[in-house]
Amino acid sequence: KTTVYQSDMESFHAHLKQSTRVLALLGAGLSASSGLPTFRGAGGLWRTHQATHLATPQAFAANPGLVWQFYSYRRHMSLNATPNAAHYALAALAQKMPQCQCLSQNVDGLSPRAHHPAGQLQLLHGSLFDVKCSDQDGCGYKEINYTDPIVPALAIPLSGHDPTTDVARQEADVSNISTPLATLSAQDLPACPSCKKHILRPGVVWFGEALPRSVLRTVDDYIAASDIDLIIVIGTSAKVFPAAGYIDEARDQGARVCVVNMDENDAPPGGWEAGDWFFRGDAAELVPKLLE
Ligand code: BJW
Ligand code: ZN
Repeated sequence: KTTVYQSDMESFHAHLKQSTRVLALLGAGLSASSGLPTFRGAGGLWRTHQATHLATPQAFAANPGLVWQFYSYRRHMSLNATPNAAHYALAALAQKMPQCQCLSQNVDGLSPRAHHPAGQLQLLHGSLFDVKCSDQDGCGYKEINYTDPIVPALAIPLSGHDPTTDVARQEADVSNISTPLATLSAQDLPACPSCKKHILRPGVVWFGEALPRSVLRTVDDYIAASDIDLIIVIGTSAKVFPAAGYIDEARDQGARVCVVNMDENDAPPGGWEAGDWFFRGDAAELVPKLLE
């Protein structure tokens, strides 16, 4: 099979230098070297559960306690992680390039914590730290919440160890599937302070749910506005829509495509095209070199 993409940094640097309208599409691989698990492949298991099965309205309706324990774990891991060099390099690119937009599928809060300019960061799938009423018919309550655990029942199991003095043991217990999960009922879970009828849920976008309307409008307007020079696709399997579809939408506006991924098989949904770049490896190592 012939490879159509190129992998030399010189030609990429030359193109970036001439570029003014640049998109970046970000996925879980960006945060992998910060120690956060990905969704698909080896990283996609939480205890015995497939992460992509828990990220659904159906799973939450059937077992809100289980789904909240998964998100409580993710909140805990994210708060204890730090942004890596790639998060900082993308924030710096946005700062020096006013027409750069980063479309992040990540909900971990690491790009905001790397001081990425807020107007140049679109959180396609929401945030672990937005929490909202689970009422379908629009109670509408929303808050920003960094409390870990959000309620006492969602504390990570500690086996009697003090989390402030025994962090290593705590982290070991988190991933130890032999530590049984508590069965939680609605009164153990965070309650909506507004309607006082429903429980709260993580403010993330689950399968079958619409992406935030203002985010969709911002992205659509950006793509429609004028030619795009480049889209940089970092650490995503590019399997989830509409996010993955932005690669071809950018191509249609003239963009060249640059993919940074550990896995060559995670090609853009439409396949490779002549003129694409592919850089294989850890985003935290490659992205700062590509953007320097
Ligand atoms: C590294 C690395 C290192 C590892 N360095 N790289 C069109 C066609 C087919 C289906 C659809 C379609 N349009 C819509 C759909 C349905 C569905 C969908 O896309 N299904 C497909 C799976 C088939 N989409 C939706 O349902 C979306 N909603 C929607 O379309 O609504 C329409 C609507 C309109 C009006 C009313 C109602 C509805 C919503 C999608 C929401 C996705 N949500 C999740 C969970 C978020 C919350 C949470 O975090 O728990 O988002 S699923 C999960 O996947 C999460 C991620 O953001 C997303 C993408 O995953 P990502 O980031 O790519 O991670 P991985 O693990 O897949 O890949 C990691 C990559 O990194 C790999 O490539 C590694 O190799 C690499 N890597 N280490 C560099 N160090
Ligand atoms: Zn409510």
